[in-house]
Formats: sequence, C-alpha cells, structure tokens
Amino acid sequence: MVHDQTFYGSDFDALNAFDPDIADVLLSELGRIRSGLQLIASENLSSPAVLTALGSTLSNKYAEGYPGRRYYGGCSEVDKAETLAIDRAKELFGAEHANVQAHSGASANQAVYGAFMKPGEKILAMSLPMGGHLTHGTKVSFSGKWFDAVHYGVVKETENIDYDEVEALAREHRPKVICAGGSAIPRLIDFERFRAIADEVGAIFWVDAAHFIGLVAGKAIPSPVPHADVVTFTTHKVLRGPRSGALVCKQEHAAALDKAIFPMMQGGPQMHTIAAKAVNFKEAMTPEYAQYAKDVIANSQQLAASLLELGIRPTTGGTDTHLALLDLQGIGVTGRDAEARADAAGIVLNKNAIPFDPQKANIASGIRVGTPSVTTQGMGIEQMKTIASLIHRAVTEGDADPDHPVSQEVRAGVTELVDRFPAYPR
Ligand code: DSN
Repeated sequence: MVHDQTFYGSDFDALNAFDPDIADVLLSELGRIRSGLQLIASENLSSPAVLTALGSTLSNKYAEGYPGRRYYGGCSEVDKAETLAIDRAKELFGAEHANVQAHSGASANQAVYGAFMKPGEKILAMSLPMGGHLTHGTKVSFSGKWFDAVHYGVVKETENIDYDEVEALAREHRPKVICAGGSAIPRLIDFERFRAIADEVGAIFWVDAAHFIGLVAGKAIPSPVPHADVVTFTTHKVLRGPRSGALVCKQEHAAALDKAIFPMMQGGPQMHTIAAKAVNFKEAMTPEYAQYAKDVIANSQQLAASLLELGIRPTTGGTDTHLALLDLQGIGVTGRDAEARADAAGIVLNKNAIPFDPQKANIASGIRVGTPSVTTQGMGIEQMKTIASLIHRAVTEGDADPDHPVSQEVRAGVTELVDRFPAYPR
C-alpha cells in the first residue's frame, strides 16, 4: 500500500508545537505507564497499530447508519472499515451477527435493555458488591432506575456464583432477561446452567463478557457465544484493543440489537475506533495472541498463589481468569489503604468490594489485581512471584507517602522489573 509519507493521521510534533500542555500530558502518561506495574484487571497496553487507527482521519467522518445504509454521503471508505470489523468479529467469536458500533461496554449493555425490555420490566443479574456491574441494575444507574432489577450473589462458603439462587429467583420473578458476567468474577461461569434456567422461564440469556472476552478470543477459556442470545463486551481489557465496546448475537436478535444501538441509544459511530477494533480483531486471531491469552491466566494463577502463600487470600481460593480478588481482612488492611500504599510504590491496582464485604464500597476489604498489562510486557511466572512479594510488602508495611522508605524500597523492585520488561519499548 503506497501512502503519503507526509501525513497519515497523528502528528505529535504538530501537537507539541501548538499545545505543549497536552503534549506534555501524553508524554507524562506514557512515562507513568512505563515506570509502574499496571495491575488494573480491566486495562491493557494496546498495540501501535491499534493506536494509529485511533489517531486517524476516520475520526472526522459522520456515518450514522450501517455499512451501505448511511445517512451521510462520503462513507465508502469507513464502510470498508466497519465491514472488516463486523466480519472479523463474527469469525473470531464464531458468531451469527456482530455490531461493532457501541462506544463502550456500558453502551453495548444499554442496547440489550433497549432491544429486549420496556421500562419497569425485570432483569436478573449479579449484584455489584458480589462481583456484578453498575449497568446490571444498580440503583444509581439507568439500569436500576428504569428497570426492575433482581440480584443474585455467591455461595458464602465457596464465593462462587449461587446457581441455585439464580434458579430460584428466575422461577419466582420470571425476568425478561437473565445476565451472567461482571467486573470481579475470578472463576469460569457455567453458561450451560444459565442457558437452562433462562430456557425454563422463557428469558433472554445475556452474557456481559467485558472482562473475559479476550480470553475467549484466545481460546483460553470456554466461549459463551454458543449459549447466549447476546454477548456484550469491551475491546480494551484482555482483548487489548481500543477503548470501546461491541456485541455479538444470534441472527434472530440482529435487527432488534442493531436498532437499539442506532438510532435508539447512540448517534454517529466513531469510525476511527471501529477501524481500531478491526485491527484488534485481526491481532486476536494470531497464534501469538492465543499464547498471550493462556499466559495471562497462568500469570494470574501464579500471582494469586504467591499472594496466598504470603497470607493474602484470593477469594474462591484462586482464579481461572486474568484477575484475582484479594481479601485483606486477614492482614487487617482496608482496600483503600492497600490501593494508596501500592500506588505510592509504583504498583497500580484498585480497591474492590469482596463478597459479603463489611466495608463501604469506597473503603472496601479487598483489592483486585489483573495480569493483562504485565503479560503484554512479557513478564512470566518468576516475575509474578516477585510482584506478589512487592504487593505484600507495600500493602502490609508500606505507606501512602511515596517518600516513605518502604515505598522507595518497593519502587526500586518495580523499577528493576519494568526496566527488564518495558511497556512500549523504545
Ligand atoms: N470499570 C470496569 C472495570 O474496571 O472492571 C468495568 O466497567
């Protein structure tokens, strides 16, 4: 492909000349990423190819509608990008239909409500404090304000999804939609059991696979796609694409979901992001990506096991996925303090409620750690053992002050790791 070498989209020098304040933010954010350990389970380091598509002139184009059926002229080129993204999503996930226009996971989730529910109707989903998501019927979200949400949780002893409760609540409430998935579920979900429950009560079965879809893409865990009516997801977590969302569904729901995305919930699609999603889906079809997805899980399991050896208990006893949820009650530290102490030492993670948490959400008794970013940097099992020791030291003996001796000592360990396994190597 011949292209104009003088301009293809982004131009950092031009930005720097016009707006050095924002140019500085771009550079200092890159510096922040490079100098610390990024353990936020929902983040990753997308490729230069993905970032290039994001920083392109496709951002300029209005293209309300779908390929071949737009409300604007001049859509011939963006139609190609969206068609590629749709075809690749269908191939990657073995799906009958794909819609790649959702601006985010939350927007994709809105479309599920829009397609299948009227205000006031019932949805059955996991509660947020047990591991669910804001858009699964919490009172502060549109989903809880406009719809009647019934929530299931986990079994106290195992901390795994309480399938008997799901079944009992489904029989009692006969919801329109049953949702599986969430933001802090370390274990695999039994999609067959959910499907059977949904079929018994005549509900739509929706899987919010935002967190684990990247592991599905790499064939490292079982796919929900054959079982669910609709699977929504984000593209920026383990999947390592642009910050965005998408959905795949059975053909019988294609028209309803397409109409729910546009024109019901969204206006013009972000064509630069759709092009970046197409690049991302192509990346996720490679053998290298499949190995990456397996490594993410192996690393996460090692990190959880090493933390357990050090006295920090992973809920459910471990993990099958990219994330572990750690219960800090045994070491007498809150999630809020742990997050601040880790941050001061260059370890970026988040406080998180654990099942049956006695603390408020903004304090929390747990932290959530994930391995997508450090695995992208090439770290493996030995490095996970080191990271566990660094987390343990920072959380148990550290301080929120970056100048505290323990913060500095842990940061030296972090620096040693990120120097050997750089993010965005030069
Ligand atoms: N905020 C995302 C997460 O961190 O899991 C979910 O939307």
